[in-house]
This record gives sequence, C-alpha cells and structure tokens, in this order.
Amino acid sequence: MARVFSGIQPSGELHLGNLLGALVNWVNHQKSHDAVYCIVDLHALTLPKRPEELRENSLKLAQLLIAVGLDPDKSILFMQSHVPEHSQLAWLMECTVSFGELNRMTAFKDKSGRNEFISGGLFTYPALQAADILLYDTDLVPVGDDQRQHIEITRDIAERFNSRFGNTFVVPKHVIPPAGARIMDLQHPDRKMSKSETSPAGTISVLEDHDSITKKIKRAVTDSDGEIRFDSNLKPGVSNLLSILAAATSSTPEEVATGYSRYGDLKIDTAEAVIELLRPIQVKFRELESDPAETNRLLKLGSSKAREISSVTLERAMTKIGLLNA
Ligand code: ATP
Ligand code: LTN
Repeated sequence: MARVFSGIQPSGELHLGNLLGALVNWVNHQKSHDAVYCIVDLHALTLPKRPEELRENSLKLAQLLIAVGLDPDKSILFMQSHVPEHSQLAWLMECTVSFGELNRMTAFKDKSGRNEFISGGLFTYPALQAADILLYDTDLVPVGDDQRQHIEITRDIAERFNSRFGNTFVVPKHVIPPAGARIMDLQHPDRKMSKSETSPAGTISVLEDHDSITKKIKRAVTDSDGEIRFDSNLKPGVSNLLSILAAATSSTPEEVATGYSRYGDLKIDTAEAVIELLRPIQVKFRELESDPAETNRLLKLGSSKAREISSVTLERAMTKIGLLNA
C-alpha cells in the first residue's frame, strides 16, 4: 500500500482553510493508504510561543484531528517532538540542502518580514520538514497549495542525497485538492486564511459558533459588479466563497457558480454548507475534550508506531552518509 504523510503546526485555532485544503484529504487517504499524520510542534517553535499555550494547542489539535475523522486505529497520529528521529535526520537534511535553496523559500521571506525575532529555525524549517516526510518512505503528501515549494525542496533534497550516497529515500509527490486548496481570508481575499495571522473577521475557526459563521460570511468582502463567476484574479472575494461552497459540498467552483445570480443567496448557502460541515466535528470534539488522558494515550501509541518506521530510515541514512554505527 502506498504511504501518505502530512503535518500540521499547533500554532493556533484550526480553521476552514486547514480543513478544506488539507484535513479532508488526510481523512480520505486513510481508507486506501498507509497513513501517517504528525502534529509538528517543533516547527511551531520557529516563531516564539508561550509554553502553556503551545501545550494546550497541541492537545487540542490532536483532539480536533480525531474529531475531523482521523482514526488512530487506521492511521498513525503522533507528536513530532515525541519521535527524536525527526530532529536527528533534520541535521543531515540541513547539511544536504544549500543556503541558496533555503534563501529562496517564499514562506521564510513572508514570515521573516512579519516578525520581529527571526530564529535560525525559521530559516532551516524546510530541512526539518524534509526529514518529517523522508523518514516514512512517503509516496504522497496531502497539503494545501501554499506547501508546493516545501514539497519541491524535499524532493530536491531526497534526490541529491540519493545521488551522492546511493538510493536511500523515496522521492515524494504532493496531493492538492481540486477545490479548497487555497482558502482566502474573508476580509482580505488577497491573502490566505491563516492560523497565526490575527484577522478574526476574516477567519472561520472549526469550532466557531453558528451565528458567528453566518455573520462573518455575510460580511465577507466581495465586489461591486454583482456578477457571480469564478475568477480568482479579478473577483477574489466572490471566488473565495465559491471555493468554500464547492469544497464543502464536494463540487467545483465553476459548477457552483452557475446556480446563483445574487451575492446574498450565495452567502446564505455558503454559510449553511459550512455550518453543516462543522456541526459533527464540533460535537465529537466536545466529547473528546473531556478526556485528555485518553488523547495522550493515543498519541503515545502513535509515536511508538512511528518510531518503528523512522528508526529504520534514520539508521539507513546515517550509515549511507558515513557515520560510524553506534
Ligand atoms: P500558520 O498560519 O501558523 O502558518 P496555517 O494556518 O497556514 O498556519 P499550517 O499548519 O501551516 O496552517 O498548515 C496545515 C495545512 O493546512 C497545510 O497542508 C496547509 O497547506 C493547509 N492550509 C493552511 N492554510 C490554508 C488555506 N488558507 N487554504 C487551504 N489550505 C491551507
Ligand atoms: N510546513 C507545513 C507543516 C509541515 C508539514 C510537514 C506538512 C511540517 N512538516 C510534513 C507536510 C509534511 C505547513 O506549514 N503547513
């Protein structure tokens, strides 16, 4: 069976972009693939975090992922920091990637421009991400559109290592959903909905209450020409609503657009579709929230299964690169 691997940062509230761009695909893949999913808490450290908040976000994210439909009996779900092989392989990856390659990453340019403290880890972030993926002999990486460059650099690192030291890593491919790969901020449709940006009116949390979802979608920025068609460049606000409705109802934005002639109707139906999509997730989350010990038990089980795979790959890579066996 082909292996899928993906990761998500415990960097704030899980939002509609995360769900439609990535998590729906994670859940679907676990039926037909050998699936490994990781909460990348070490990546979250690349920007300053309060310890208590990081701990709370990590546990809450694990519960949300299970509520969304990840089944710890079918997939491996674990915390990155519980599997030391990630940090260990990351060093080999740092020594395989070049400064120039890291310097071209748009995520670094973007985040370093918006933050006061720029850690070394923010710059070498892609090396740790490559380690995450390559440790599991991953074939497919389900992610949103913003991750293309990170998967591309992972492929380059794997190919360089394989050509220098002999076949060691599987070279992975990304999987991006047909609708929902890039959900934009409702108030600023020129930038993506994001966990760590503070744009409360533009972001819909997976746990958002239903009145608030309706209000935010009704107030979403559109334009003044009154025409409903999918065109992300010329009509970013309307196209974003069409993408949300399409992804929430397993359709395409173009198809969805044919059913509407007024922005108001499109907004009402989009809000209803989002509420229906989130309702069962919210119910399940409230159940899980009351039993943190059970979540911790599942995560522990996940990391021990993950280590069975990652320890073999790390040892192979260490031997190939010329390190003496311990
Ligand atoms: P941060 O703002 O802290 O960078 P984020 O909201 O971008 O966080 P990540 O943890 O970086 O979320 O990403 C988790 C997954 O969600 C990734 O696969 C990413 O591509 C996807 N994703 C994030 N934002 C969006 C979005 N607006 N639309 C579609 N997919 C998204
Ligand atoms: N960089 C990703 C998070 C991430 C990831 C991964 C995604 C870290 N390691 C491995 C896929 C596979 C992000 O910011 N969304």
